[in-house]
Amino acid sequence: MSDFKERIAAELTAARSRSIAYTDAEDDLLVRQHSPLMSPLVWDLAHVGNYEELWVLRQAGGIAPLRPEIDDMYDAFRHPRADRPSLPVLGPGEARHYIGGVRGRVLDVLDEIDLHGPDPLHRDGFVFGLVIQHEHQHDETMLATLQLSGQAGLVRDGDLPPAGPPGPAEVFVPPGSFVMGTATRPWAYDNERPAHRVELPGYWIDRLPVGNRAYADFVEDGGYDDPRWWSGEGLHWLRHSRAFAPLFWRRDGGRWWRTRFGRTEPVPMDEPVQHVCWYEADAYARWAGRRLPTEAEWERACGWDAEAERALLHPWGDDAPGPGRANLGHRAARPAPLGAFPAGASPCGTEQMIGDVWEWTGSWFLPYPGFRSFPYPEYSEVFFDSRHRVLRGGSWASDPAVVRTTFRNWDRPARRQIFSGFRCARSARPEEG
Ligand code: AVJ
Ligand code: FE
Repeated sequence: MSDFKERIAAELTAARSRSIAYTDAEDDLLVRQHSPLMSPLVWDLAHVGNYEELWVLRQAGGIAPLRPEIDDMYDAFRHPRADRPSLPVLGPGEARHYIGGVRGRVLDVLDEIDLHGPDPLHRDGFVFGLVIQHEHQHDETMLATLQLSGQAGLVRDGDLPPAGPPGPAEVFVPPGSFVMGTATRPWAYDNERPAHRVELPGYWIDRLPVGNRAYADFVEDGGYDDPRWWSGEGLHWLRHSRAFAPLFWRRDGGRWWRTRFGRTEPVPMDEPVQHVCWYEADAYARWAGRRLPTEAEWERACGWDAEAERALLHPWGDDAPGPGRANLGHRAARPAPLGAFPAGASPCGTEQMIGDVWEWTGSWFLPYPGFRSFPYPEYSEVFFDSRHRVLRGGSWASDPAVVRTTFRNWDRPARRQIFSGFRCARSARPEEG
């Protein structure tokens, strides 16, 4: 096999090891639904294999269906998450057997396929990038499910660097244009294309994500009881959810505690806040006299090298993320302390844009000008409905394969079981908001 094919095979194996590790549990944990927001873990597991069968074996490889009768059950669009427990899905043992069988054939297809051929699914290994990124995204979803379940054993003793020295609270980004999205990254999704110029007025953006200390100040200042800070929809959410702090926080004995994978610990005040929904991020920003950055402001600050007039793959350049630059890949099952990665700074001086927590932006998930759905409209296009907000940057649970300056994630504004935080921004000319 060529070096490139070897690399693809290694990435496939890495994603699969994660899925296997997260489902290495008693059957009961795997088949139960821990929250109506999430699928049973055993559904995610077989869905990942079914997706791989559909795209690599059938579409790219021209191989006849292995188990056509199960396709319907694993079609995310036919069955919303809340209904998945009632499906006669494959049991844990059957699911492992099925995905293993698919994977064996996938490696055969990889061996035979011409990665330089004219088929856009084959070219540059796109279809393999598609299933590798898909599996890692489901692995992150499975971690969110495991956190909701209270399952222990997922906290890792990975080393994270300590909090960084004090620095400026915000950085100034001068007015100008930059190139948003990508034309050339072969494994980028359709929603990251095409590359296009965007003109931005000057703005200030936080150097770091909002931390637990600052967020606790908002809570203790009565932020959740003061309608001034909340949007109309945000107030509606607040009354319905009866939220009083980030998800998994609890007040006891005059201090804040959080529960993380079954372990209760004092909230570490020097970490980025996580498990907040868009409404909470938006309310905090208003309380702080700021706003959320737009998606374009976020990407400009993260990845634009103004001097070189060039978009970078990562804030620090095009090198892969190393342990000194970002907290990715489930190193320790938590965000790293604020300022832990000065070597991961972007050209304009923002830090921790990649990894730690997904960052809510003020933007709806919408197509870029000239968008073309590829390879199927249900990946991105059906979510361009002005009901999903964009998140950027990846979290501690994201794999480097799904993290780049142009990568777009999205979710409903009420969701907070995901590893979500935010940073704030403000316009240089206050009349612009
Ligand atoms: C991009 C994370 C919102 O999980 O719904 C998984 C990724 N798409 N299977 C999701 C995805 C199809 C998607 N997000
Ligand atoms: Fe999926």
